[in-house]
Amino acid sequence: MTLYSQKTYAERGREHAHPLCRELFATMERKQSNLAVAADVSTKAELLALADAVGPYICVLKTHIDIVADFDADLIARLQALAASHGFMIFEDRKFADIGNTVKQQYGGGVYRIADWAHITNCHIIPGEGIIHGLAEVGRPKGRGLLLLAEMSSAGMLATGAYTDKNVEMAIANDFVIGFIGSRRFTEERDLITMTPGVGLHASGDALGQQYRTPSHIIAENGSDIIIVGRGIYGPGKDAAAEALRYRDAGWSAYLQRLGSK
Ligand code: 6AU
Repeated sequence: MTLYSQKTYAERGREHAHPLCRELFATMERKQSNLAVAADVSTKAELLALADAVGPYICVLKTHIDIVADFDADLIARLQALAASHGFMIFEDRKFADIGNTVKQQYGGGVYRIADWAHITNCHIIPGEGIIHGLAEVGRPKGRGLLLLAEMSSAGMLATGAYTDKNVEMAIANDFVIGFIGSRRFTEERDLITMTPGVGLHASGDALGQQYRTPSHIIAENGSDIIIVGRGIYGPGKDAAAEALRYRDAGWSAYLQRLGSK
C-alpha cells in the first residue's frame, strides 16, 4: 500500500471521502501551494489587505477572528468574496475546549457564527469525545471539517505521548475530523491531513515560547501536509505577497522532494 505521504495531493483529493478535503487537495494541486497564512492582525482593514495580498499563493487563510477589534458582518462577507475569487479555504483557529453542549453554541452562534463561514476549525480533546460530537452536530450539515490539536508548537507543550495517541484514535473514529494540528503525519488508517504551525525560514522562535522549523523539515522529513506561517510573512518592513510566494515555493519544493524520495 502506498503511504499517503508518497501520494500526490491530486491523487489524495480524488480518493478522499470528504468533499471538503477533495476541494482542498484540488486547490493545493491547482495553485501548487501547501501554504496556509496565519493572519494574526487586529483590524478589519489589515485582515482584508493581507488576505488579498497573499490570496494567490495560499490554500488556506487561518484567522483568529476574536482579535479583530472592529469585527462586523461586512468583514465576513468580504473575506468570503476573497476566498471565492482567490480560491482558498478559511480556517478559524478557535481551539474549542469545552463540553459538547457549550461548544455547539460557541461554534454555531454568538457574535461570530463561526460555522456559517469557516470551512475548517479546530479543538482540543481535553473534555473527551463529546466535544467532537457537539461540533459535528453544527458543522456536519454545513459540510465543515475539524482539526484536532494532537501536538502544539510551543516550548513545554503538554500534548505528547498517550494524549497525542488519543487524538489520533478519536480522529480515525469521527468522520467530521479531517485532520490534525501537529508536526508530522500521524496515521495511515485514513487520510487525515496534518497542518503544522511554528514554521519559519529564518527565525528560531519568539520571546513567548513559539518554536520554528523549516518547511523542508516539516513537509519532506515529517510528512506533514500544510505549513502554517504567520509572522514570517508579514510585519514591519515585510512585503507580504513576496514572502508568501517565497514560502509557497519552499513548501512546494519540499513536497516535490518528498515525492521524489519514493
Ligand atoms: O507563525 P506565527 O508564529 O506568527 O503564528 C503561528 C500561528 C498562530 C498560532 O495561534 C497558531 O499558528 N498555532 C497553532 C494553531 C494553528 O492551532 C497551534 C500551535 O501549536 N502553535 C501555533 O502557533 O496563529
